[in-house]
Amino acid sequence: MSVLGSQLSSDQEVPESHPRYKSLLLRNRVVDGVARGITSPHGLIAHGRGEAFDYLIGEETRDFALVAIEAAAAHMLLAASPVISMNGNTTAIVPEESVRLSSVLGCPLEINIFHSSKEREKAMQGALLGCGADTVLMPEEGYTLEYIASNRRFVNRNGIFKSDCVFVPLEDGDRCQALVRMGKVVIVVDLNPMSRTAQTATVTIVDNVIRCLPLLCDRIQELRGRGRSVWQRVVEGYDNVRTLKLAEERIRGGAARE
Ligand code: PTJ
Repeated sequence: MSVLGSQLSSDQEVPESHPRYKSLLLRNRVVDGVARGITSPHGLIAHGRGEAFDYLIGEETRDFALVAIEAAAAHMLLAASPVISMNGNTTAIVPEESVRLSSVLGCPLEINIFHSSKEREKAMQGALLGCGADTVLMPEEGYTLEYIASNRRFVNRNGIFKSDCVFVPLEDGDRCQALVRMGKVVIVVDLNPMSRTAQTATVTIVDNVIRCLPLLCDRIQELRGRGRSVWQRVVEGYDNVRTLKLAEERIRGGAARE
């Protein structure tokens, strides 16, 4: 087992003593995802952008992310039909963690990709089922989101289409805007607090998906027993503008001050 769960053959090339060991193993996940037909080649570029922001954040889950994780957990517990939206990057990087989140919440995973490919959707579904997922919903031609023209508009009638709360680990901003305009609660994970996705979401967790998902599952389990009035209070007390401001401050100068 590697620090990221199951071991890839390419992981053996990376000495544990390497100062960027974890980061290099994470890269291997994305590269392996492309080789297995799960991740789009564009996902490599998106991952590199994420790495750069993570470097500036200090590659740690910061307080502003912990506060957002708590708000995300409360929203998901309050939701009538939450759903987890999966793209090619998250299916390669955090398949087990996403399956755990879906089982903790008792909600489906749904495949929703930007770069259209039926083969890739099937490969992603197979990978998630192989990690123990119960339900992996697929996009349906007859069910589309308003306010969006890309392939992401196709959704599943029992998932994103009817959902009141969509969890969206990293993606481009168009669909996030569309989902919010349709009145849904949108929770995103994005290492770039200045992206359209980050700026539009109801709750933005500025953290790496690899660190954030286990923390989110734990927080949901801790909050579950505390009841709706506590979840409601957490949601009402949360300020996403402040989260984004703190994250941006950290990126622009925090690292230099330490
Ligand atoms: O599988 P598909 O076809 O749906 O395509 C997925 C990608 C990611 C290629 C597509 O959604 C895309 O192009 O996304 P963007 O516009 O590059 O946005 C990705 C965002 O995720 C950027 O703001 C990155 O900083 C951020 N990001 C990248 N890796 C991580 C991340 N955020 C959190 N954790 C990461 N590991």
